[in-house]
Amino acid sequence: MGCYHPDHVKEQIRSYALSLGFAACGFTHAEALDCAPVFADWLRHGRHGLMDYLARTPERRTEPRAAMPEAESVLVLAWPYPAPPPMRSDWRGMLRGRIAAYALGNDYHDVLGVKLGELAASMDAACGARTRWYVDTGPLVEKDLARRAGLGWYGHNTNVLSRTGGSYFLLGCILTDARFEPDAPFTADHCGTCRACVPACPTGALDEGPTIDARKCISYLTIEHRGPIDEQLRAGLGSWIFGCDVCQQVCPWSPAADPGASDFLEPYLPDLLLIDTETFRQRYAHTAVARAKRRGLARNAAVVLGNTGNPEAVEPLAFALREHDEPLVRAHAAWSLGRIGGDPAVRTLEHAASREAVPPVLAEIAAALARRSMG
Ligand code: B12
Ligand code: SF4
Ligand code: SF4
Repeated sequence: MGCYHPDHVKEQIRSYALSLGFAACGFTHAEALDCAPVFADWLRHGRHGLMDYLARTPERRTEPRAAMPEAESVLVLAWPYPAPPPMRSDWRGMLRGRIAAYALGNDYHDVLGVKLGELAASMDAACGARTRWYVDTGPLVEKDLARRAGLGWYGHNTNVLSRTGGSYFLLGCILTDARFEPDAPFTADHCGTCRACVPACPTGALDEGPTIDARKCISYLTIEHRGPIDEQLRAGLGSWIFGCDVCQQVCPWSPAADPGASDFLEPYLPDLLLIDTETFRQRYAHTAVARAKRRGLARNAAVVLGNTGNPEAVEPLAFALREHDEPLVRAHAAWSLGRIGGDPAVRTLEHAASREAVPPVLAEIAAALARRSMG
């Protein structure tokens, strides 16, 4: 084991990282993370839902050297993004949905990837460091690495927070065979007695742990989950069609939001419900939204149109129930028509019941009609 690189090399790397646009750059050693039992417990309770990749090799998630056996240090980088504007109060009337703030602009995996690559190259030039970098895609539990590298604390919204940026930053990691003196881990808990995010979560995904049940999290439901959304959770989506920022928006550490409205963050829902493959590709291929895929985004738009309760949503939903090529979208359109109710919605459901052939869609139509007759 060699000795540490001199501090000035470390500080030179850190200041280059800041000049690239990172909000913070912390250094930690490459020993195993000690959160393996918490992670195992989380998986044992099934809180990862259908994100099987998390359960596949859990031991690799807490062991940096499983990814790079010669690793001596890990750099953890925070990439800031602007706080989102508050949701427009008339989203129901305007049939607008909401996209999480981190998805604005080019896909952060690409943006951060370029920046991490530049930083890694500079480390090679500065001290011959060999490196391997990750954004999300890597197997490591990045939040615990971030805390250990001194970037912030693990908040009750289960994100890492800093006193300057709240949790509006993304994380990337560089593993390296170069040895740097580790920064002091972040030990303070600046949540203090605050628990604002826990009751604010619209679907009750957070608990005092602090821990999250991903199966209930809107971010999971709208992005990662591919099948039908649990009926009990659909109303909780509110206006969210991709991700969710609520537990960050209520956080007192979050910086002031940019008040300007954004068409990207608040798209017109009928457009998304009926978006075709080519338009989806043109609009979202280079953004994080692509992960939801066209069918997922259309499913989410269907649910949120139902949540508007706006009779103007009946026409696009009726069209989707008749014509959409994805049964998943037709099924959610049926639910939403039942939620909005009224004669035109009920007539549409009755008509669809006589011509729909796919059993899960028929079941949604029947359930929607049954709810109307009960209520
Ligand atoms: C799976 C995943 C999700 C899941 C689960 C969320 C979660 N909280 O874990 C879902 C799909 C729900 C999700 C949602 C979001 N995600 Co996400 N997600 C991930 C991913 C890929 C893995 C996280 C993981 O392993 N979770 C499993 C749980 C058990 O781990 P954990 O919460 O990290 O807890 C570990 C440690 O922190 C520690 N620990 C646990 N409890 C405690 C308590 C204390 C006191 C301490 C000290 C430590 C500790 O041990 C745990 C087990 O190892 C990471 C990227 C990565 N590779 O790490 C991004 C990541 C966590 N997500 C991120 C983001 C931005 C989001 C969203 C904000 C996106 C959005 N706007 O919709 C939401 C936020 C939802 C929320 N409240 O957490 C960022 C978070 C950045 C930050 N500042 O913290 C990450 C790091 C991606 C990135 N590269 O930037 N995500
Ligand atoms: S992202 Fe939304 S749904 Fe998920 S925990 Fe936070 S507030 Fe709850
Ligand atoms: S809202 Fe309060 S409890 Fe939740 S993360 Fe922010 S400071 Fe912590």
